[in-house]
Amino acid sequence: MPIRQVVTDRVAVITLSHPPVNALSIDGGVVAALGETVAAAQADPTVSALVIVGDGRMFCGGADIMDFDRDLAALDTVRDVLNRIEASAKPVVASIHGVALGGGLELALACHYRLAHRDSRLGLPEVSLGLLPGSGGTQRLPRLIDPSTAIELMLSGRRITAAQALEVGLIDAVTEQAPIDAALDFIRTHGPLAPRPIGRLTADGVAAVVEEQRATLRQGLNPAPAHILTCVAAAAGPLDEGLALEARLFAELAGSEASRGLRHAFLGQRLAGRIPGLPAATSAAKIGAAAVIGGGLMGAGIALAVLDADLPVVVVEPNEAARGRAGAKIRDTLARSVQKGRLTEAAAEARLGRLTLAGDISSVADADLIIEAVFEDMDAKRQVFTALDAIARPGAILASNTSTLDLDAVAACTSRPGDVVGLHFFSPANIMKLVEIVRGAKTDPAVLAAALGFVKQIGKVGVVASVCDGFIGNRIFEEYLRQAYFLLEDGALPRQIDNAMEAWGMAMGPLRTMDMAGQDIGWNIRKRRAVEQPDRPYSRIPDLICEMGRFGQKTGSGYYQYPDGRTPVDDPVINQLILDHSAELGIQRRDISDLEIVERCLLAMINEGARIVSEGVAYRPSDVDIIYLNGYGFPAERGGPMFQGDQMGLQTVLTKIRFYQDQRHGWAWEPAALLVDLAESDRRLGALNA
Ligand code: 3H9
Repeated sequence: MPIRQVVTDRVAVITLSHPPVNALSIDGGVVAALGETVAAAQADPTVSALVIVGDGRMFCGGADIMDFDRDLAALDTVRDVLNRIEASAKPVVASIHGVALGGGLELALACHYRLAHRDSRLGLPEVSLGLLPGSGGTQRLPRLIDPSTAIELMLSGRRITAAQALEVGLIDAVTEQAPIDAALDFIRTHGPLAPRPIGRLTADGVAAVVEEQRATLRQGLNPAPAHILTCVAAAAGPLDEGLALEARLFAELAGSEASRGLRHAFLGQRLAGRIPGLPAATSAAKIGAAAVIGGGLMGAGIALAVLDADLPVVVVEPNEAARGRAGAKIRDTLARSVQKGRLTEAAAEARLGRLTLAGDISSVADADLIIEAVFEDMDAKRQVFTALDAIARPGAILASNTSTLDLDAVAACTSRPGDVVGLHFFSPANIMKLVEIVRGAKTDPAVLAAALGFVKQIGKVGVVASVCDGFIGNRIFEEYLRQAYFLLEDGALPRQIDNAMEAWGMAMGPLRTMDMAGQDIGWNIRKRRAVEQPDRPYSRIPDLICEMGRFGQKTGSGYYQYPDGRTPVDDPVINQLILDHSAELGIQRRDISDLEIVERCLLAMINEGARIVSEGVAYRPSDVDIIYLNGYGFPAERGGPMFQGDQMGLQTVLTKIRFYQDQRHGWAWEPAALLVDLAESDRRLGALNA
């Protein structure tokens, strides 16, 4: 039963019991059962008060996200139940532990009294799903607490502690007891309680605050913030009118591309941790101590990420000067966090106390996990892994941060290939959320599970890939870049391509990205590809720019000039080089629309992503999306390339790919067999996620 009820001392204790997060599920029968149980308690003459608590780890994680893909009108039942609770003639107390989020907090707001355990967190995170609090939150919260605080909580979606909730007047008391005991105690000491519906309050002064906030709202892909403000403004009027507006705008948002993309991202991120046949990450051995081999930018970044999770780390760097630089980088980064108020001085000190800088690889002998982050060269990697094989304790996980090399060949130089796994961090590793977890042919399932657990432990998003050149992310990025380069030949200039992709939502256009990352990296890869794949040539434009010694920001120029080291300024020299190159190829340059730029870049990503899924390099299409959302600046509101494929419709995708295939470089547009198969059978990539 998703709802349980026990009557104790004339108090009906109603428990939400719907693992894992007690979501107010319609399909799961939670909402109907809650409504019936509340109605029965209200009618029961032996009951004088009601208490609502959650079972297990939390009070309630909100409405069930799955319900938003179904009949939205059914969500009215959640609203009806909450209204019924608020209208109860008997007092209703919510006793929160764990979290009360979204609809969970709205349930508590419909109750007359709210208690929260001191370790609990409360929030209205709907905005991060492209939604607004749709079961009374936009109406009750600004009536209960200072409207500007209410707006800030809804626009940021952030979670606050019980103490903060008490301070702003959101709850009546912070408790230390178990939820039921806390509620019964509260009723005993404060009773008899009178019903105290928030809906009867007026929300004074909201109009001015809303206008002030609206003026500061930034235009973005997510329409939810503006709709939240519209609803809050309505809180100045009658409750029923505000609730009706809220329900209408909630439905509008739930059907928007942005919300569907953000919900896909939320669910996809959780799905990424599920690998068939693997023990749950939670049952995997926790990492107690880690080590990093290599004190370059990547090594120092990984060490910082480990320290940020309050784990000890040894950084091994044989070169004394480089070791000094790694230490300085770590200290400086922590000091900057202190300056910005993100970290206390004591916490920074504690982290530094957990850092050991060493010159000799033997210092990693006790580590549970050793991450190699040396130069991207097979011989260098082999040397490290041969040494680790002799030194690491039995059962230690040996990880490589390689982004391109064959992990199986690395593993083969140890006597324990089952313990070898790839952990491909993205730079800067202490900031970027994504880690591609590379499963070698011989990686032990328990080792893979432990790697997934470790990535979660350090607060990052892990996605499993199998061994191939470029894994998931960079393989797709190559096809994206290939189109960007051909677009330059066809008629576009760098600024137009970057602006078009940024206006569409990418954090940074492809050419600016290459200028930032360092063009020499791509140049090396292209040289290798010229030998390996002579039938798949790139445009020569990036090579010509590299031949001029222009590697991007680090050399002060690339596709653009960087007079201040960061801001791209158009360079007539490069624009002319591009025009000359087109002429040399005999290409009649034409006006390229922004739509064509976005379409070609995106279609190239979708096509390669589909290939990666069908080869089993990614377990499911949503894994590709999670990589793009967390590591490549793809806008979360657009859900990722695979999600975009479904949005466009795979038949349309295929038609467009074939259209471009008939133009130039047909070989680059060979449609992935999976796309053809799905399009022809009228199926979606999303169907493969389950
Ligand atoms: C809302 O409430 C709208 C209302 O205003 C209007 C209604 C009319 N629904 O994160 P975890 C699943 S919008 C369905 O790994 P944790 C999740 O997919 C909602 N499922 O655990 C995962 O499934 P699986 C507003 C949900 O302990 C499992 O639970 N609420 C929901 O690290 C465990 O999740 C939010 O935005 C849900 N609402 O964190 C809160 N939530 O095991 C979203 C979770 O199959 N949720 N699942 O992979 C969270 O922030 C975290 O999940 C939470 C637990 C903090 C609750």
